[in-house]
This record gives sequence, structure tokens and C-alpha cells, in this order.
Amino acid sequence: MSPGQAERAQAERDPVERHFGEVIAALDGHSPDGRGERPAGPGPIRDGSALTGQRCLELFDAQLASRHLDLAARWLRARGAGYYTIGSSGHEGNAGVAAALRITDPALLHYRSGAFYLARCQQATPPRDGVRDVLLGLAGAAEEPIAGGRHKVFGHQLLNVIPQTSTIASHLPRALGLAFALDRAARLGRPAGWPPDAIVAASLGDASLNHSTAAGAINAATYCAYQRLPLPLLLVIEDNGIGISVRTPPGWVAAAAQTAAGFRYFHADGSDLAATYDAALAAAAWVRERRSPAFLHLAVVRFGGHAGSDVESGYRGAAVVAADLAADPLLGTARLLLTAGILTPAGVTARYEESRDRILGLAAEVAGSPRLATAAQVMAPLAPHHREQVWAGACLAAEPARRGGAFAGRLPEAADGLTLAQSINAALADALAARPGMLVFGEDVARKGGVYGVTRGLAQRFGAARVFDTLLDEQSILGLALGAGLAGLLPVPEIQYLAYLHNAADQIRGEAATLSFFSQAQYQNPLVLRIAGLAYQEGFGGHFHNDNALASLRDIPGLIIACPARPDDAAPMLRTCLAAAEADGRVCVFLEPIALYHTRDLHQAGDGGWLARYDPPGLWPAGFVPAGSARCHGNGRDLTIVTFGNGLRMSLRVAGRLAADRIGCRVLDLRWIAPLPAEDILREANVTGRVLVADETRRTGGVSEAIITTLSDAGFTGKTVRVTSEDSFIPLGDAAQVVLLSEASIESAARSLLPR
Ligand SMILES: Cc1ncc(C[n+]2csc(CCOP(=O)(O)OP(=O)(O)O)c2C)c(N)n1
Repeated sequence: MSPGQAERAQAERDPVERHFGEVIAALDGHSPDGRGERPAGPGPIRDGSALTGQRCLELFDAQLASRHLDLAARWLRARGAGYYTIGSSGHEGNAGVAAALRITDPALLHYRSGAFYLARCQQATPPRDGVRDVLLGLAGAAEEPIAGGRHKVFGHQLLNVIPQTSTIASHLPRALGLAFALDRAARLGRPAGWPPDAIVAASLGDASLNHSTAAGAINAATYCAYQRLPLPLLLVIEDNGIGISVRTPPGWVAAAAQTAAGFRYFHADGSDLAATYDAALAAAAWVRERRSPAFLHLAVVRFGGHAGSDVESGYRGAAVVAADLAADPLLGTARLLLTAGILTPAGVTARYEESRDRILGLAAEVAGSPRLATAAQVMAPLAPHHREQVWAGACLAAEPARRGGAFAGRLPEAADGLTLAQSINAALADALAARPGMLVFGEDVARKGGVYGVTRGLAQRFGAARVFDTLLDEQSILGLALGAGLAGLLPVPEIQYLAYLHNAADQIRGEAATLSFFSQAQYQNPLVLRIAGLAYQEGFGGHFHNDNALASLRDIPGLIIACPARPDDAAPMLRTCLAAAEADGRVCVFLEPIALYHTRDLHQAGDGGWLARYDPPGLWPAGFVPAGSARCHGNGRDLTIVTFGNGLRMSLRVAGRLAADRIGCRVLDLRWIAPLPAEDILREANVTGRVLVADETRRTGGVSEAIITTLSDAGFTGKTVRVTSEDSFIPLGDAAQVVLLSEASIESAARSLLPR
């Protein structure tokens, strides 16, 4: 496809284009001050404004280009060569916000912040042709610089624009976290990759402001500001008064933003570039100097419906749509330039047409760009793995003197045997001692040391800057982790119970896990998320403290899920997760079975079979546990039990009883739910030809489905049986036992598999 210039010039002009053309044409020959074109200089574009004539002209070009990119998006779509038509038309005042910020201020942009993106491109050295970036994104082209054809996003590492998903407001917890982490990294003397006085800018729409994700992030920001914690966060609300078809009540945004405690409120008319620039300058200075959050509320309009396919006339009257035309920001900037005598009306028109033609011409050029063609290409950024670096990271220990200090002389390897909780605690302490940029945080992790004591003593030993309690909001905890990871720190947040992950899960599913995918690993979320979970707690019952569902984690591409059951596995597995986060930017979930935290015995009271010694650093290289490697207990040849978590201890006890009957079992502890140890499963299955899957998660969507499928896919012809928990929530008290996987059910299924 190579449409000629004529076709492009004739491309149907929409009402917005026509209105712009008519207004400018009506001025032709009536240049306000009677002068012709004169060079744009360093003087103010208007008395009292800090915006110079020269900058105004440059920003006008960014605004024009942004407008014409929307046109190009529709043009490409109509020809089947583009896939995205949500535009920025009417919002182009946001170019003034970019101009008021520094290129080194990280920005997380609304999908209508196209002119911001192009204005930031102008700030680069040398200036960047952002138009091409955006066109490539629209066309889903593999050479697009940030997402590489995986999505149309605004993002570029050199511009410090971090790509966002389409889930509205979901970027705000990360923005909050990044703002927090910038100053925390500076306080810890860690290089954040951004200057110490950088501020974080995040833009959003007016309807998005109502989302609970936004409300949560704003609340967390006010919570920090209230305590005078540094939080250099600028939230730019691009208020066009509507969200798809739902009107935002007039005055609502101002009312909501002005009452957010701790936030300073700035406002500007987004159709007036000088006013927008001046307000943005003031807002940025406020945030930068005081390290406190602020809102910049821009009144804008939305042209052309929500997206190209949206028929706006179905929900907005023609008069309302027409009235918006008067607030066209391009007209606003044209008027500034005309009034200053920098452009004549003919000059404005020429500039407009030149930009239009250039961008439609470029659109035609990118239309046939190669796209991602294979699954391998699409999936390349999902699960990076640098084996040697991960191994080296997993072996990283603090210098002996520092290590000795961290443990106050009582090294964990000196103890006879540690519980699972003690082992995780020691591994966390070792990691904190070895990694000055590592943070441990969550609800109750610091002063109390965790509900189950797993983080006991860490805050006292490593200080409140690195081990701290957060507010009670899982979404903000995860957002903080995402920001901290971006800022070069190594976050190890805790979610207190598995059931409480779910109200914040999008921060893992939609945000953390997708960042590498949508940025070709240029941005990553190194993260080790500790979650206390699974069932069988004695005396502390009910579903919410015994949640045994992993389905919502298991299907997240690229996620590493560790589930250590034994103390001697937990420590090396935690080290592997930390190393994978550091070396490969991996998002890791470290699922800790609560019921095993303080378990000491295996077969009978007092046998100490669930205690294990803690390896000193010298043994870490030999004890390295790669992600996705299972551990086999026993070498029986009659039956293979595949299990994990609490199922391991139950299965080992059953295996003990079967051994007394001369039945030989091998019990395979998966240790990793993702990546699933497929090779290990097959190998151990083939030894016996009989597989019993003992799975404490639910029958539907549980881990057993993956194990049986793995065997079936590989053509395993032996016998398979699975025992699981019921498709139920967990009730209080003894009733829990009737819906959970039990030793009795494992034992009877095991016996049923064997020849009589
Ligand atoms: C969490 C979520 N829910 C729903 C949507 C679908 N959606 C996309 S844009 C949008 C409206 C957003 O309106 P606003 O925040 O005012 O931004 P605008 O598009 O007007 O600039 C909706 C509901 C979404 N992207 N994310």
C-alpha cells in the first residue's frame, strides 16, 4: 500500500479539522498586530508567562503532530494496517506539562498524553522523532522501540517514559511507589537511575480518578505526606469531563482533588498552553522542592469520541460536541503565536498542512512494517534467564564480619535445626546483610516481626529505612514494590495471607508481570513477593487465613512461584528468587505454607524430622536450587507421589506407613509451582509407572491439573490418580478437615494404585 499525497490530502476532514481550518482562514489577512512573521525568540509568549515564544512554537509543533497522529491512527485502521485509535485530540495542552518538567523526571502517561510524549522527545539530546515511535506502535510494528509490537504504549527508556497498560489508574500505585523509592534510594545511598531531585509525573483521566486503584494510591500518598515522608509525586488529571460515555459531574474533580489531604492543588485551562505551562512549572517546583505530592488539574476536551470506533453521537448532543470546538488547544496555541506575531494565519495553516502531510506520509511508510510473527518472538521478554548470574547471585553472602554483626554473633548455621519460619528469617537476614538495596516491608513485618514471627528482629538489625511497616493496603504495598524495583532497589514485600492478595492482584498480574513484556525488558520489576498461605492452620481457621487457591497466580506468564515446604529448601529457594529478581528482573512469588512455619516433627512427636540445619555461605554454591527443580525424597520403586507444600509432609508420613507394609514410595516435592518441574515429574513417574498426585489446592484450577496434563502431554502411559482438596472455601474449625486434602485420602489412593 502506498497512497499518494493526493489521497492523503483528500483524506476526509473531520469537524475538528474543518473548524480549525475555518477559524484560521477567517483570520487570514488580519494578523492582529499587522506584522508579518517574525522569529520566535526567548521573550515571553505573553506578558507574565514563563513560556517563551520559541518554546511555544516548538510545543505547537508537538501539538500538531499529536493531532495528526490521531488522524494517522484512523487512516491506518481504515486500511487494516493499524490497531489502535484512542487519541489525544483535545488533550494536547499536556505538551505544556512535559515542557515544565525535566526529561529526567520519570513519567507514567495516560493514553491521551500523546503531545506530552512528543514534547518530551523534543527535550532529548539529540531530539527524537517521537512521531515514528507512535506510528510504529499503532501499526504493531516489531521495530517499535518500547513494546516492540506488543501493544501501543507511550514509552521510551531514554525519555524516562515508563510504558503503561490500558487498565486505567493501575499505574498510580507504581507511580506512588516510585516517588517513595526515589528518596528512599537516595537516603540509602543507592543509585536510583534518576537524579536525587527528580519527581514522578503520572497522568490520568477524570473518570479514572474515581477508580479504587486511584483512590488507594492517592490515600497512600496523603498518608505519606501526613507523616512528612518525602513523596515527590505530581498527578496530572486530564479532565475532559467524560469517561467513554459517562459524564463526570461538573466540579467533581476539583472537589475531590482539593480535599485530598497533603496534596497541593493546581489548576489550568488545558486549551491555553501558556497557562498550562505556568501552572505545571509551579506544580513541578512545589513537588520538587517540598518533596510533597500535588495535583495538576487540566481542563481539556475530548475530540472524536472515546476511540475511532466509538459513535459519540449516541450519547452526546451535537451542540455539546460543537461547543467543545471552541476549546481546541491547537487554536489556543495558534492564537498565542498569532497574537505574539510569531506566525501569521497563513503560517499557521502552512504549518498545520505540512505536519498533516508529513505524518500521513510517514504513516504510509510504516504501514507495512514487519510485525511479530512467531510465538517465540512475542514471548521473548517474558522470562529472561541468565543462568550464571542467577547462580552467582544465589551464592552472594555478606563479608563474614558484616554477617556476624547482622546475626549478633549467633550465626544460624550454629543452631542444631531450624524451623521453616526460622530458616526464612535467617535467609532474609543474610540477604539484607549482603544486599544494601534490599527492602522488606508489609503489614506488621517490622515492630511485630510478622504475624508468625518470620521477620522478627529484622527491623531492629537493619533499620527502619529498610525494614518497615506499611499502611494496611495490599495494593499500595505492591505498588511500592513496583516503584522500588524501578528505582534500583530490591523489594521483598509481604502479603499477610494469600486471601488478601486478591484485592490487589492486578498489581502483579496486570502491572508487575507485564512491564517486561511491554518494554522488551527495558524496564523490569525485580520483586520477591512473600505470601503466607495455604491451609491446615490449627486454631486459626476459616477461609481467609487458610486460602488454598493458586490459580490466579499460576497462569501469569513469566511469574516464578516458589513454594518451599522444608526449612532446608526454603533458604536456598529464597536466594534463587532474590538472584532471579536481581539478574533477570523476574517477578517471584514466594509462597510460605503457614501450617509448616513452626512444625518440628515429621513421623512422631519429638523426632525433629521437620527441622533442618542452615547452610553456611560456603555450602550455598553446592546447595543451589534452580527455579523449576523438584526434590525427590526416597527411592521406592512401587509408587511416585507428586506433591508440594503441606502435601509433602502428609505424603512423607503416608510413605512411612506404606514402607512398613513393604511398599516403596518416592515422594517428589515440586518446590516450584512455576516453572513446573516437568522433567523431574516425568523422570520420577517413569521409574514406578504409578503416579499419585497429592494436591492441597482445589480440584478445579488446582496444581494437580497441571501435573496430570504434563504427564499426559508427554505420553505417560502408567497409572495416575489425584487426590485434592474440594472445590470449596475453607470453613472454620474441624469442618475444614472434610474439604481439605488429608493423609487418609492420600493413603487410600496410594493403596488403590498398587497391585493387590
Ligand atoms: C480498570 C478499567 N476499567 C475499565 C476500562 C475501560 N475504559 C477504558 S477508558 C475508560 C474511560 C476512562 O475515562 P477517563 O479516565 O475520563 O479518561 P478519558 O478516556 O476520558 O481520557 C474506560 C471505562 C479500563 N481500561 N480499565
